[in-house]
Amino acid sequence: MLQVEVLTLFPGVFASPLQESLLRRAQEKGLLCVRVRNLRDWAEGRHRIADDVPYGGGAGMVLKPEPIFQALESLRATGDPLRVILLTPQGERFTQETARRLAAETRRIVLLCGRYEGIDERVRLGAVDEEISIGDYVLAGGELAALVVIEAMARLLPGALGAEASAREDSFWEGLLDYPHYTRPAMFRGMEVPEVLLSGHHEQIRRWRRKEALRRTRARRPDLLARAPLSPEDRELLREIEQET
Ligand code: 9D3
Repeated sequence: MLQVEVLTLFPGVFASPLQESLLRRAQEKGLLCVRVRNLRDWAEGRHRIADDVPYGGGAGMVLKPEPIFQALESLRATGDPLRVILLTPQGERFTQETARRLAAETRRIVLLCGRYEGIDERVRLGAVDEEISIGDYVLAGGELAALVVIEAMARLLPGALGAEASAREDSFWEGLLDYPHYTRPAMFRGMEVPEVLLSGHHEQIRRWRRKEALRRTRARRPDLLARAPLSPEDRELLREIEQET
């Protein structure tokens, strides 16, 4: 069972994403356990303030260290060891490889969500094991990034996907973009479904799908194609594609 502890000032953000679809089923099946905790619960004083103005001045607020250290201490008091991960634009880029590594963790994964201008540096220095960014764009905080990380891990847990979906995840398709998909009707607004898909010739269908996956990857993500493990058949299909263009 993968255990995730989320620390955030906005726990409400997590409510519906965790209660729908794959994340709901993974939790119902006992593959995943996500607990979302409000950092304010560990903040001192009548107003339970978890942020403060930055030393040295400037705009915005900074998350105080005490509530975060308190929260981590109380988590450490019970249960499995922790792997503390800070979601931050300065983190290492999150990839499918990161997702695989974290989905295999035996420690509880703590996802610490920053907001505002950031987090007191002493949290990074004294309490954080790893820092993750989900990409080069500016979010308002770490909450949506934490959900991205949780979903990417959850679908990798054995039994989280149906048999058909996991077959599509087969290493055969690793590193390639998807082929085009069609469902009924066979003709829609003048656009036909490719003949081969209606033919029932499984071998031809497999070859067509492979070729279209290669065509798309070549056109849209040549960086992926360069790193994909290609079979002799793949190289033949790519030669066909090059001749067509
Ligand atoms: C306007 C403030 N920025 C000055 C350089 C820094 C900044 C601080 C905090 C920018 C964004 C945020 C909030 N974002 C996250 O906490 C975050 C994030 C992101 O913005 N992009 C990609 N991944 C992540 S993970 C956490």
